Order: sequence, then C-alpha cells, then structure tokens
Amino acid sequence: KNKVAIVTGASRGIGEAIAVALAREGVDLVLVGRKEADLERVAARVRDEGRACRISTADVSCEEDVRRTVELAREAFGKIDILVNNAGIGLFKTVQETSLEEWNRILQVNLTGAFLFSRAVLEDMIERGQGQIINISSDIGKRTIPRASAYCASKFGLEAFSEVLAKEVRKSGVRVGVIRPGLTDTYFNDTKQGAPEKEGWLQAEDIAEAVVYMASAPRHALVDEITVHPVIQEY
Ligand code: NJP
Repeated sequence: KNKVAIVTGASRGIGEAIAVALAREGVDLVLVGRKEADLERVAARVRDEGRACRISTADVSCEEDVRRTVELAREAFGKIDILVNNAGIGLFKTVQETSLEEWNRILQVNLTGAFLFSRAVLEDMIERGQGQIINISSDIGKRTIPRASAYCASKFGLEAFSEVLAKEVRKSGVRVGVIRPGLTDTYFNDTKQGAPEKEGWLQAEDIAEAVVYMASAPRHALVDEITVHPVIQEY
C-alpha cells in the first residue's frame, strides 16, 4: 500500500497489465513507453483504480530519457519503491539474417534499458534501505531456441545482470528478482493481442499476478525468480 512504482513498456501488453494490477494493490505509478497516446489510455485505467499516475514518454535505451523519468518520479511522489524493467522487443531471425543494427537494437532495449533504469534508481533505494527491482526476462532467458540469438543473448544478459546486481545490493535491503514469461498473448513481435493462433497462451494478467506476488513479499523475504509457462507449450 502507498508504494510508488515505475513500469517500463507500460503502454500495452504485459506492462499495461502490471500497471493496472499494481494500482489495484494501492501502488502509485509512473508509466514509461514511447507512445504518449497509449500511455494516456493506460494512465486512465490506473486512475480508475483510484491511484495517482504520471506518464513519461521515453526510450529506455536513452540515458537522458531515463534520467528525466526518474527525476519526474521523484518530484511527483518523493520516492521509488518498485522498478519493473518490462520494456522489451523481439527478433526472430537466424544469425545470418540478423543485421548489426537489429542486433544492437535488441541489446539496447532489452538489456541496456534495464541497466540504465536500475542504475538511476539505486542511489535512492540504497539510501532508504529498501526497494525492489523486477526484471521481465523470458522463459528463453535461461535456455535457447533457434532463430533467437539476439533475443536470447539479451535475456541471458538480463539474467546475469540481475544476479550480479542482486549480490551487490542485497545487504542494503534492496531486492532484485526476475520473472520469466512463456508465450503470452500481447502485441509482442508485431502481433495482435487476442489473435486466434494464440489460444491457450498466457494472458498478460498472469504475468502481472507474478509481479504482484514478488512485489508483495514481506521485507525479510526475497522471491527472486518466477517462471510462468502456458500448459500447452511443450518445450
Ligand atoms: O510486448 P508488447 P509484451 N522504450 O509488444 C514498450 C517479455 N516477454 O508485453 O514504446 C520504451 O505488447 C512498448 O511501448 P512503445 C518481452 O521480452 C514477452 O509481450 O510505446 N518502451 C510496449 O509498451 C518484454 O520484455 C513474451 O512501443 C519500449 C512494451 O514495451 C516483456 O515481456 C514472452 C521500447 C512492449 O509491449 C513485455 O512484452 C517472453 C523502448 N525502446 C517474454 N520498446 C510474450 N509476449 O510471449 C518497446 O518470454 N517498448
């Protein structure tokens, strides 16, 4: 109750569901994404839940955008209790098909974005002796599939980053965790939410529930990994 969270990639899909679920738990929010109109739509849903909400139109891979967003959160709410690094993009091509530009972009958004946001909130969290950083990885963040070299590298990187950060900050009271969604019905990889071929996939709300569970662990408890698979996903 009365916590403050920054959620990146909050304009649709899993991030939208996380924002609304946290609002229902009494959390005020700063929503981050590149498209203002989509962020305003989600902000209205958060306010409907009775919580305060600010939006930050920002690219998570841009250091200046990240700095501005964290400043906005501090000014609006005076503290940041929870950071959810959820913004992410997919690329499903063979190594031979992957351009340097595509490779770099995947790493910048999925990995560097989480580094920049985490670094930007850490000082405050460590000073207050509390805070949670929740990184949305992937069920292909610990194992691989073909045609996903850049994506898997970014998520394996995010897993390693999270593990190292957790070790660095644990004594300060700051907790770091990863959540690994399996196939989830969102707009991921230029698809449509609700498309018929996604029948049986996880819902964005399923992942949001995992975030709420991780975020609501009592301060002496660390829930640091949750993997959620759809039952139909055989591998
Ligand atoms: O995807 P989608 P999901 N700066 O496309 C934002 C992981 N995951 O919800 O910037 C800031 O519906 C984008 O907003 P906008 C996945 O890797 C998913 O499924 O306005 N924001 C939008 O709000 C990712 O880490 C599945 O375009 C940026 C959001 O990110 C997380 O779940 C499986 C941005 C993407 O919404 C959420 O993805 C899995 C940037 N540079 C892992 N670039 C799955 N869906 O099956 C994008 O294993 N965004």
